[in-house]
Amino acid sequence: MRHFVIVGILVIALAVLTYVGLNSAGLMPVPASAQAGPIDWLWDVQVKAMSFLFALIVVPMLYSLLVFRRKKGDTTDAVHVEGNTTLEIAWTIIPLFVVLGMAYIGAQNLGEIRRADPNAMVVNVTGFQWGWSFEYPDYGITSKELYLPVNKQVLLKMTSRDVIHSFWVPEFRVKQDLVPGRITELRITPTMLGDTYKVRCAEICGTSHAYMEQPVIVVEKVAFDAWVAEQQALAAGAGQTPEGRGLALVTANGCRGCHSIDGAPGVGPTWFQLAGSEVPLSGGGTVTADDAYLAESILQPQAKIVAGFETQQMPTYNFTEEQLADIIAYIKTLK
Ligand code: HEC
Ligand SMILES: [Cu+2]
Repeated sequence: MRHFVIVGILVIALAVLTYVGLNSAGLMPVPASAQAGPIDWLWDVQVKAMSFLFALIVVPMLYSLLVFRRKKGDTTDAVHVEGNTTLEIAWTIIPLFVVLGMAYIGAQNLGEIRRADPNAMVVNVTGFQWGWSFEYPDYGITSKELYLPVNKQVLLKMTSRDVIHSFWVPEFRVKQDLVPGRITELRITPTMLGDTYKVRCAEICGTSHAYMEQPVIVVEKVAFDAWVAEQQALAAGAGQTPEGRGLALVTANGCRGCHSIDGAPGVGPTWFQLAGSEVPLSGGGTVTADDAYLAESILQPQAKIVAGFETQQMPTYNFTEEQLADIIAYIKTLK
């Protein structure tokens, strides 16, 4: 009996220590969505259960090793134990109810996370190698950044243009795959203002997977409306000129995920001062970056490979003559 009391006290002490230790490790970023609440609560329940089970296994094991070890000079056999039906029934029934209980709170939790608000704002998300594009169908705008008004549920309708990606903003906790040819949904209600959140890809998707990050900005409703108005004005003005339409195409197709416009290095060559320049080609020689070369680079990227970019692959695009002319007009403005 004395052994049980000592082991019991030690189990509780180690369980508490483990829980406090794990908790102070700060594994989670700030909870910034309504969905984070139930998830963090369930996580806490699991950490508590894990700490207790860890102590329940480790303490009796170490205690037995130390206290019941063979004494010096003792050569007798250990006690022969045949089995214990009561114990076996207990350690089957108790875990059964624990697991059923966990399944129940897990299902309830999932229901809470997925609860739909009929007034949710829809954003169409496209993932591609390697970036994101966000279309707001209610407002007719497309953005590189995910702007969200605080305390309003957003329904993300997501798809991929190439391979499987996964939408993940750690502060919002929830995560969902983007599958080519299919629309997957995710609901998020941001509850904390902030401009340092980032969406990242959580499904390895190629060489630049690690850089598949874009800003997520949560603002007050008024600031969001102002941003929408600004984007709409930009889009309306941009629609008037070839360069403006080109910029819109480049944004919508995620070219800027690989091409910088200011000379900065990237997955692909920068577009800064590209038009009219002499481009060194893989395997020697150069080519003048005239309209024909730019058009070919976009429609058949593999036709001529820029020196130094042999290991990177540009996806193939289909554009109409006018779209192509608009994109080239835009690239020409980058000098
Ligand atoms: C996944 C990354 C990626 C994306 C997205 C991408 N490109 Fe590229 N691009 C490259 C790479 C890598 C090269 C260099 C290799 C080659 O020449 O094919 C390149 C080359 C080019 C060139 C020739 C550049 C030069 O210096 O000669 C042009 C023009 C170009 N891309 C336009 C586009 C346009 C327009 C889009 C969007 C519709 C786009 N790219 C999207 C990776 C990308
Ligand atoms: Cu990805």
